[in-house]
Amino acid sequence: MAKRALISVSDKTGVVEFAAQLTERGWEILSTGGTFKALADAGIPVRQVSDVTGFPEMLDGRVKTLHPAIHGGILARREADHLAQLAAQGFGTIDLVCVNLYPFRETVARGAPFDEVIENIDIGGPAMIRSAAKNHAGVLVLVDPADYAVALQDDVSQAERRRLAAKAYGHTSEYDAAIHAYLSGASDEMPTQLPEHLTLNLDRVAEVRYGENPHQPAAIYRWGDSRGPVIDAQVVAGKPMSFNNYADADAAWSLCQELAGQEQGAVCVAVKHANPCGVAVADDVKTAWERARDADTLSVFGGVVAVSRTVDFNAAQAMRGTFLEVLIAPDVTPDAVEWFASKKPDLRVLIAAKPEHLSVLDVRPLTGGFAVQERDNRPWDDLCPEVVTERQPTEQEWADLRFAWAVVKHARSNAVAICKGGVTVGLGAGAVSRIWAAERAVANAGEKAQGAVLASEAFFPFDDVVRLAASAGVGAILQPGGAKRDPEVVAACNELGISMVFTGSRHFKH
Ligand code: 93A
Repeated sequence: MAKRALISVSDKTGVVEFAAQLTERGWEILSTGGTFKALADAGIPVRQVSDVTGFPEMLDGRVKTLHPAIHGGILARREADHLAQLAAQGFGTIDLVCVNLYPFRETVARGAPFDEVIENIDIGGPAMIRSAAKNHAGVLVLVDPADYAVALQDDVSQAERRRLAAKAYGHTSEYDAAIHAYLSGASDEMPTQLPEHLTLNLDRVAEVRYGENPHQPAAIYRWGDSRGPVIDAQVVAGKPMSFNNYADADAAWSLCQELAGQEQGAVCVAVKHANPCGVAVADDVKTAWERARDADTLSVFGGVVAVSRTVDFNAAQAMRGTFLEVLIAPDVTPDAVEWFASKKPDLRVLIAAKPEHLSVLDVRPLTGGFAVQERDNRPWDDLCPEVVTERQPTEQEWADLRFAWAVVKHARSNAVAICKGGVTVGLGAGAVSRIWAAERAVANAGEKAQGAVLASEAFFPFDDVVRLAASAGVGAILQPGGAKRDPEVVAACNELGISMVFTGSRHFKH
């Protein structure tokens, strides 16, 4: 019997050519209303889905393919028992499902009214995609025109079928996440459209009640097709995300990922107002959280926390006594989600999206425009750190310098971090002079500066930071170098018996 393909697409790119090639290879094609018309108009032999189900499309197209003749044909295992059950009902198998969904995000992005957005929630499409992906051993599932060519091969391997299935579930989960974000943010008081002068030719992905302050209308956008770990995260518990939550979660996640890429253990980053306030690496998430929290118990209050590994029930419970705005993690176990939902119902719990390609753009607002640059993506491994003092850092100091470097790289300038044993013990960020950043860090660290290291995201214009650090007990300092007075700065280190490392790379973040 001829193989059967079900094609039902909103985005009709390449579909006529694809269907023509399937027909040439002997496939029978079933389609829904609009797709049927596009194919039939192009002279391709095609059958209406309604012809197979025996029911017309109904409820303005809300019910088209939701029928056992369709889902049975997709879901039947290609084994005697299931095939006999299909045959008994007069149903045939469906061996290829090519579906893309109602343009929900695009409808939201152009500021369509609520009822129109709701009508653009696709139900039948995701159901077919999920059915086909579940039964990928026997059914090819295509959600992207870029994969159409694969289906034209004579024999598609199981590995390839599985790749397509994984992609299909990624597609439906992103789709549901967008609906979730829209409905979570939508409320009657919220402006559904930004004022004309604020609209941008970007893809609007989430609604927020307001901007940094309640009198500022705002929304969340993405650049074209790019995906982001935070803007596309799954909110599994808690209140809707706010504008400031997005910004701080993004800052926390960025630093967390940088450290996860260079450290062995679990990383925890606590952020307040876009700056790290407690950062730690430890054997497990619970301990990393406790150390990051204890690094500055005052500032972490109302903070946003990112961790690099799955949050389990134990780790969740350790957050019991601290008021937090957002927690973002690569995963959260179901019992932890349940615990957060019942015990900390205001805490937004996010599972970060894992986009294959991160946007390389970084923008700063200017009145009347933006300053656009590439993100500061330089990793530690690209640096050539050079010891410029008589004293060499110890092995532990090297580890702490590398850790401290990532922290200052992700903090607002001027930034100084004092770290010991994989924990920030003192931080000074967003200061308008470097010595003030250092004074803040030293004051926070107190006794814990003894035997610690200090990193600065930009060079020292004078030797004052060195003298302050030495008096607090710091053993090693890392900074880019390149200042006019470098010789004086290095001489002060030698005089005071501390090590200094130049990275040659500056990390301003204004
Ligand atoms: O309204 S639905 O949720 N109900 C359905 O039964 C259904 N079946 C397919 N949407 C449904 N579809 C979607 O229709 C597909 O996901 C696709 O995006 C679209 C194609 O419609 P047409 O072929 O009429 O252009």
